[in-house]
Amino acid sequence: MDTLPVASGVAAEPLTPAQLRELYSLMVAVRHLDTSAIAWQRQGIIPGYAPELGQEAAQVGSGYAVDTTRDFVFPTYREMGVARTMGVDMVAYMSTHKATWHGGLYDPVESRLAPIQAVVAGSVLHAVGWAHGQTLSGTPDGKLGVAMTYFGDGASSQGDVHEALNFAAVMKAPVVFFVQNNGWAISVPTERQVAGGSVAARAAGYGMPALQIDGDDVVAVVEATRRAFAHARAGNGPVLIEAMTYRRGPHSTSDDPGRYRSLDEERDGAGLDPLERFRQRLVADGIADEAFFAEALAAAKAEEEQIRNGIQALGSRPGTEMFDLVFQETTPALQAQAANWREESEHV
Ligand SMILES: Cc1ncc(C[n+]2csc(CCOP(=O)(O)OP(=O)(O)O)c2C)c(N)n1
Ligand SMILES: [Mg+2]
Repeated sequence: MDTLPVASGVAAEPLTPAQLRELYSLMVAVRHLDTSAIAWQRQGIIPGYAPELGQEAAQVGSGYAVDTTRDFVFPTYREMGVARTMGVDMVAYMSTHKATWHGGLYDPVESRLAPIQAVVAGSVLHAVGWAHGQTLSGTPDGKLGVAMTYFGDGASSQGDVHEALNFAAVMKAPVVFFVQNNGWAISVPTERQVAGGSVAARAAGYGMPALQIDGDDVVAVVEATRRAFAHARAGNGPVLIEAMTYRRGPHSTSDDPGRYRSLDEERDGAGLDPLERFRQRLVADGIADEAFFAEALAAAKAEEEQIRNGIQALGSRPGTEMFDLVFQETTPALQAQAANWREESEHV
């Protein structure tokens, strides 16, 4: 499905060979870190993690379209690949999975990535608010900063998503709604949560253009996301992208997919691995060779080791911060809770 008008000023230049290789290197780095994070959880280095195995093309491709000098991204709990592509410090990102700091220790304003959001559909309204702020404040060159918000097929059933889509369209807010339809919301398959089977099809009801794309084709994802950004940046309002992909692993490290799907179903549903698919394409087009792939993997391994060391070295944060940072000015109720907490945990 493609209901996005060809907007003026869309950068139509194809990706260069160097950019294609960069995309591959990013996907390998993300794959390696993602699979390692599951091992870290099993080894007791981190208590929990939400893997994105199979969603590397959707995440790297969409994150690649972001202009970190003026856009802002609102992730869920599964966007490690987006964060890595945007250049976020990965020790700071992973700190949330070590339970050191809720939402990650990175600076959202500097990195342009909002804190990791565990509330399903929790970030979509934030994105609309931020984007409307762009419209209200305007920019000297007339080109708006764009908010990109991520959510899943399951989240699309939440009331917040309806409100966000409706308000964004009514206010022509510069938002890209990036849905990763990975086939599952924990144990519930898409057909049991999205009537009609397509989140993109709903956009028409909000008066919003939509693109339903092959989310396992990284080049298609970059191109679609760039088009959506150009449309929103020029003041034409929001766009919804539904990237069709597949969650190859468990929902999280505490999930056992064997309880609701068979290995045969996994194999059939997943199709060809997006990383392997891209590798084959680069070889067929003469853009990369075995030496390049080996180098990319070695770099990913070195990076993972550095991040693991960083995570292991992270100390804990003072517990009182959970009370200090709720509101700018504290309230009597919070003060009372903080006093109780200190009494119980610090015996003061
Ligand atoms: C408001 C809210 N309801 C329920 C949950 C529990 N929960 C966590 S993830 C999830 C499923 C989300 O599925 P989807 O939106 O498809 O995203 P995916 O996990 O597949 O990336 C649920 C129900 C939650 N975190 N927040
Ligand atoms: Mg899902």
